[in-house]
Order: sequence, then structure tokens, then C-alpha cells
Amino acid sequence: MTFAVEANCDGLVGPTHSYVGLSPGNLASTRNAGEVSNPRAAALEGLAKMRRLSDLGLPQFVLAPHERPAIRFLKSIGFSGADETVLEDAWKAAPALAAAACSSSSMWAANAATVTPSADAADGRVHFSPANLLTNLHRSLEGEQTTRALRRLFPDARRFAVHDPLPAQPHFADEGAANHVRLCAEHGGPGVNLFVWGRQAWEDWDGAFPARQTREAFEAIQRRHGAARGVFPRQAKAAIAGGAFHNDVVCVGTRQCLFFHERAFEDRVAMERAVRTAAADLFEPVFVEVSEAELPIADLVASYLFNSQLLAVPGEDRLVLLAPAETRDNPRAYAVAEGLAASNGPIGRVDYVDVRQSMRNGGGPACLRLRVVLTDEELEAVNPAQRFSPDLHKTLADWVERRYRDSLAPGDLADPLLLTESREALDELTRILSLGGDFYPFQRTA
Ligand code: SUG
Repeated sequence: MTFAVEANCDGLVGPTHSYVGLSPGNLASTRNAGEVSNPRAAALEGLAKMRRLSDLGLPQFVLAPHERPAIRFLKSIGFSGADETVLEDAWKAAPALAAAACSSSSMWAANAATVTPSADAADGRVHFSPANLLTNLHRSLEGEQTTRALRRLFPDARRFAVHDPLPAQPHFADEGAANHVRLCAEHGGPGVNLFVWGRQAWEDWDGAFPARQTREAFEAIQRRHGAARGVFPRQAKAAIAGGAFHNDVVCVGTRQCLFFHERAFEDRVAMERAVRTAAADLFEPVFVEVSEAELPIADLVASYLFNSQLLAVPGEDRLVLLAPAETRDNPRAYAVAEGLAASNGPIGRVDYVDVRQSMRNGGGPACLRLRVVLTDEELEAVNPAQRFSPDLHKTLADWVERRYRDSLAPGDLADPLLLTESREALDELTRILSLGGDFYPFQRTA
């Protein structure tokens, strides 16, 4: 077995981070619509979380925010003229479309792609399928830029295969790694891949909230990645109805440990059986289940206990759960979290991290990162300028302090100055992260 580590690639929060209520079924997004955001604080929180991970000795990378407002999108739907005019006209004629063009949602990198490590891929490369995110308009604008971003971060085609997103059809609705869990004995060894889906392509979906992932999307991804040992459990309809719009709101797993809520899977017994069968001869899975009685789904969604990062930390023999501060604030979730650490189970320690700006849009610590298992040689082949370090932290924090506003009401998104500020900020960022002078659409048309 080749040694490998689990790297985290976090999405940096963009200058237009805002609360507009764009995601039905994401209760925090709906509840906080209209609130004033603080993009500067949001970006600094994200950087501080990256620092926590990198200080633990885990490889950490930074993914740049996407260009917003997405003028190219607004032009594609018929707004024309100078970029400022496009923005102004869109806000007048179609504010819902203009708002979608301003979201900073690429920060939730768990939705960037589904990843298959080389140990599980038939051709021995690391495979990425950027998500098409087509259930929500604002998120459907991400796939193309995410593909470009992943090709910059993982440029060596002999080691990395960055596919195009799946066809943009509801049949292939795909939200990336937020619905994928990989279990294994060691990161570098063979794994079992749980591809958790919410609906089937030809099924009549009758849920109150959308099911964002189809089974067919994950089957296609497994095929194109040549991914071994796939199991396909169905996400519980009750979980989606309760506000768990991605499986990572009710479940997280690392190494042998699958930590999940009683209501996460439609058929928990079948899920456990399938995982055990796929893991036979490789490892013994450990299922850590939290009951509805211990943590009702409403407390789960408020606390985001399961949207924690579950980490194998160098030098620690048990896993570390990095939970959002909201878990500490919720008495029931806190009791569950502390109970885990006090037990003899696989989780030895719980830490808390403040990502409140992101949480108000329904994105916890686990949403902000894309996990990529990499061997030493693969790690060497990643764009070094995007590798997080104390120096890069300082540079990026300074960049955020200079470039980001500390207050943004939804109405401010129409401000043409925000367009200029964002572009100037992102242009500078392409130099900091060595992304090239053609990374963003505005740089290509200038
Ligand atoms: O897709 N929120 C994101 C949150 C994504 C969380 N990711 C994971 N669970 N992995 C979403 O619903 C809200 C944007 C707004 O309302 O303005 C938003 O897109």
C-alpha cells in the first residue's frame, strides 16, 4: 500500500458573500434572507479554519472564489452593453436573476466535485467530477469555473483526471462530495465509496424540498472514474424534508468510522450490510449512530453536528471532530458531542470552530472543504502557490482586510462599485495564488 494523506481544499469566501435566501430546503438560507452579511469576517473565519487544519499538520489548499457578479451569465440571458449597464438593467428587470449572479456560493467546496483517490481508481489517477449543481440557479453557474480551478490546482494529467461536469439535465443532478463518503483502513489503501442519493432520475419526486442528487449521477461518476467498491444508499426522504439538503448535514465519515443520524438513510440496515460486504477483507466498519431521541432533527439542523470535519490527525490515535460553534451552543448537540469524546469509540476529541457567517447560509466546516486523498508524489504535483501556510495566511488576511467590505445588505449587490472592487480583488488574487492572467472571465475579455 502507498502512503497517502487526506488534503483539504477550502473555498475562499468571495467579496459578495450575502444573505439572499437562494436555496429552498436550506433552512438557514431561507431564514436569514435579507440580513446584512460581513464578507470580510466570513473570509477571515474561513482562513482561520484553514489555519487550524494546517497547524494540525494536515495539507491544506485554497480555492479561489468565482467571479461575481457573473456578468457573463447575465449577458447570456440577453442583458447587453457595458458591464455596469448589464448589472443595472438586470437588477431592474429581473432582480431574482441578478441576485443569483451575485452569490458567493463557490465557497462551499464540498459541492465542487466528487473525488476518487488513485487507490480506488482503475487507471491509478486521482479523478474529479466537478458538480453541475443544477438544482439551484445560483449554484448551476459554478461548474465551468470549478473545472478550470481544479485543472489549475491539479495540472498534471498523468496523475490527475479532471472531467467535465455531468450533462446539465435534472437526470444527472449532482452536488459533489457533499453526498459522498469514503471509508478505509488507511487513506492510501483501498476504500469503500458511499454514493448517497436523494432521488432516481425517472422517479416522480413529491418532496416539499428538492432532492439534489440523483442515483444516476453517481452511477455515471463511478463509471467514468473507474471507482471501486461503490455502495449506493438512499438518503432518507425525512432528512431532506427536515432541512438536510445534502447528506453531509446528517452524516460524516473518515477511515473506518461512519458517524450519522438515525434519520440519515432511508434503509439504515441495508446501508450497513452493503458497507460491510464491500469492506469485507479490508476493514471492519464502525457505525456511530445518533438517535432522534438524543438529537431531534430540528436540533441537528440548528447545530450542524454532523457537518463537522472528522479528522485523522498525525500523532493522535483517535479521530478528532472539528464541529461548528453552533454545536457547542445547542445543549442537545453539545451533550452528544461531548459524550462521543468521553466514550471509548473512534472519536477521541471534539473541537469547535467559528464559521458563523457561512453557517447563516447553511454551510458548516465540512461544507467549506473538498477532501482529496493524495500520495506524496501527487501532493508534490499540486500547484504549490495554493498550498496554505502561515505566510499565505498572512498574505490572504491582509488582502481580505484591504479588499472586502465589512457590511453588505442584499440591496448593495446592485452597486456597480462592488463589481469593480471584486474584479480588482480577484485580479490581485490570481497573482497571489499563481492562477494565471486568464483565470477569470473578466480577465479573458479585457
Ligand atoms: O447549496 N447555500 C449553500 C450551502 C451549501 C452547503 N454545502 C454542503 N452542505 N456541503 C446551498 O444551499 C445559500 C445562498 C443564499 O441563500 O444566498 C447557499 O447557496
